[in-house]
Amino acid sequence: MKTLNMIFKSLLVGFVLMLSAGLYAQDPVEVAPNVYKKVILDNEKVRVIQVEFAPGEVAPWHHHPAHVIYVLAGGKMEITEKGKEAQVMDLNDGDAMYMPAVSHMGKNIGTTTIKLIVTEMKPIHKMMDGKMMDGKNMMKKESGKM
Ligand SMILES: [Cu+2]
Repeated sequence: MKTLNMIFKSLLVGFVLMLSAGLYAQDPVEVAPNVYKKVILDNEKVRVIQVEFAPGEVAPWHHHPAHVIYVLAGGKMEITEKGKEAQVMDLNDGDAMYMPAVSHMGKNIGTTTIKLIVTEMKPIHKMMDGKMMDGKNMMKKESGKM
């Protein structure tokens, strides 16, 4: 009975660890520092990240809010979104792309180093008087004060 109890306890601990890894380890800067090299700017509106994929480099599963990608140096990427098939993208120098919030993983399948600037937009929802309000309602409320 004691052994069973111990097995159950260690299983439970393992499960909780797995859950928290899934919930908290999705920030690209934390799960893929090999690729998400440097946070250039971080404030309440945006986070700007310098990204570099050497040939063959992989960014494991991570999550972004809505973001804009600017391609400094292009190449061939394989992107896999959660629940979808892998997609090959040809990135050209100077390209800019808007991407809605997404969970994905990526791999540089080309022969060149891909360099990107990723600008993540923070959600505009804010707590006000204990209520969740969107940007529109906040504007109304703020302009009403003036
Ligand atoms: Cu990403």
